[in-house]
Amino acid sequence: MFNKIWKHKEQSNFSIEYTKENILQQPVPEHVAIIMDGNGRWAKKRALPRAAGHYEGMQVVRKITRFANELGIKVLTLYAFSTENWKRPKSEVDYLMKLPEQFLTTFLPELIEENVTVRVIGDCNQLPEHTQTAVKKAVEDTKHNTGLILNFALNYGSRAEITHAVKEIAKQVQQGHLSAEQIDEEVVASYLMTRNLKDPDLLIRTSGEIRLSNFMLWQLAYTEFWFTDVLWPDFTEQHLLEAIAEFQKRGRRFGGI
Ligand code: V07
Repeated sequence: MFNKIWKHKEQSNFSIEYTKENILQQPVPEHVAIIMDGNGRWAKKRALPRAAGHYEGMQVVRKITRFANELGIKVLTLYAFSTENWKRPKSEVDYLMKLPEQFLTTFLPELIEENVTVRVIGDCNQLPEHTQTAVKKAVEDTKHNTGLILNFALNYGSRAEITHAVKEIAKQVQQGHLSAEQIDEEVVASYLMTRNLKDPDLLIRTSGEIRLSNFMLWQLAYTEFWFTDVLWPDFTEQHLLEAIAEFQKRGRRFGGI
C-alpha cells in the first residue's frame, strides 16, 4: 500500500491522495474513454513476454470497470484492439483474440451481478469466430442491465467508422430517403457506432504517448484529455481519481465563453 502511494507521488506533480468520497462531492464525468497503452512496455521492463503484459492489462480492465461503476460513471469505453493492431506478429494477434473470451469466462458472472452492460464498437465481422461468439454472448446476456455500460472498442478505427457512415448516408441520399440539405451533425452522429452514447467527457491515455491513434475522432471534439506516463498494467483506482479530479478543475465551455 505504501509502495503504491509512493509510486503515484513519484509519477505525478501532486502529492495529493484522492478519495472516492471527495471526488463524489463534484459531478463525475458520465463517459470516460481510455486508450490502454503500455502493456508491451510493462512486460519488457520485467523481461516477460508481451502476452504477460496484455494479461495483466486485462486484470486492470476488471479492476477499473468495478471502480468506475462504484463512482457512478455511466459509460466506460476502452480501446482494446485497433484496426492497426493486425500488423503485429501473428502470435501476438492470436493471443489478443483470446482475451475477450478469457475476460468474459472469468468475469461475465461478476459483471452481470454488478448490473454492467457490455457493448462493442468496431468491425466484429473480421474477428475470429470464437472471439465473435464470446462477445455476442456477453452483449446478449447483459443487454437488459441498467448500470455501467462497458463499451469495448474492438477492431475499431475512427476513420473507418466515419467512412462507413459517409457511405451509408450517401446510399440514403441516392435512394431518395434523405436530401443533402438534411445532413447535419446529428445525422452524421446517428450513423456512427456510438449512435446511442453521449460523447466522452474525459479521455485518458496511459504510457506517455500524446496522440489519438485513430480513436473516436468525431466523438472527442469537446472532450477533456488526460495523459499519464503510467503504463496500463500499473494503472490504479488512484490514477482514475487523479484524472477525474483534474477534469473537475477544468471549466468546460464547449466552444462558448
Ligand atoms: C485486451 C487487455 C487490456 C489492455 C489492452 C490490450 C489487451 C479485455 C478485452 C475484452 C474485449 C471485448 C470483450 C471483453 C473483453 C480485451 C482485447 C485485448 C483484444 F467483450 N481486455 N482486452 N480484448 N487487452
